[in-house]
Amino acid sequence: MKFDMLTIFPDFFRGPLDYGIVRRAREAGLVTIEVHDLRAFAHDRHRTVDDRPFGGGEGMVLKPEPIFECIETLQVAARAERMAGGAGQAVILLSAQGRRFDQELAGELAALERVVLICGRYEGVDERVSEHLADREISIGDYVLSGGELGAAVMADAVTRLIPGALGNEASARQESFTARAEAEAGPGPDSTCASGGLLDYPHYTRPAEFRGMAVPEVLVSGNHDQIRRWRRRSALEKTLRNRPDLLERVPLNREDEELLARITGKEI
Ligand code: 9D3
Repeated sequence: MKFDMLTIFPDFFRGPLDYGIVRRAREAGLVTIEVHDLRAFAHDRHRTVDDRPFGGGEGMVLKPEPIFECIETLQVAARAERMAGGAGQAVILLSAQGRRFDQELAGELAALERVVLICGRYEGVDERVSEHLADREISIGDYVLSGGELGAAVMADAVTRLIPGALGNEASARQESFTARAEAEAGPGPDSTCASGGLLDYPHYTRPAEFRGMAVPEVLVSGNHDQIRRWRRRSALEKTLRNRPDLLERVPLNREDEELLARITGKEI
């Protein structure tokens, strides 16, 4: 997989993609990340990449020319070919107005050969980039950032993890067993954010068994693996109900889950 990042802050990407799984994937040659400075594609003495908005209003807008010219040097397939899916490439504009990034889209992008990420800045990007150059416009969540660079780093991280071979043996084995189980329960389809079939992950503990008076749940040190499995499922259900009740509407629950949830919420079933 090759990522191309288009940005007015190329130094931003020194750091966030140099650690852990992404670093190893880069070192193994599974992933290459090339950062392109949009200012190198501005032709005036001041290397201007922004301008005032037509129609008036606050702030500045990223000009289209440097972005179009930069993309033209990358030799990506034509937009129509990319959007038809034949090229194995995507050109994506990161903006607050985009469709929300999620694990399903990460999976789609992980199957491509090349992903170009255009990082917006200022008050916005000239709309012709979204309409005529990029295939899609993506946001990473419902909060205001100062630009697209953090979003591009987030996307590159999430996508890289899904490239075959990027996770170590242990982690990939875990992922496989999750995928198999999730598909057995829910049918093939979008992956979820977590390791327990669409629920939030269960709580984890390690040594010491007691730390400053805080004990690890007894069941986890009992060695009773059926009880441990049930405790983890119940804890995942509790945590999901508390922190992400929206997820419960999309998760296939078995009878044991329904009973556990009924007990947690104090309802009869
Ligand atoms: C007056 C409205 N503006 C907010 C002060 C709109 C606005 C312009 C530019 C909001 C954000 C930005 C810069 N953000 C991004 O480029 C961005 C982003 C985001 O803000 N949230 C989530 N994902 C992304 S991806 C790129």
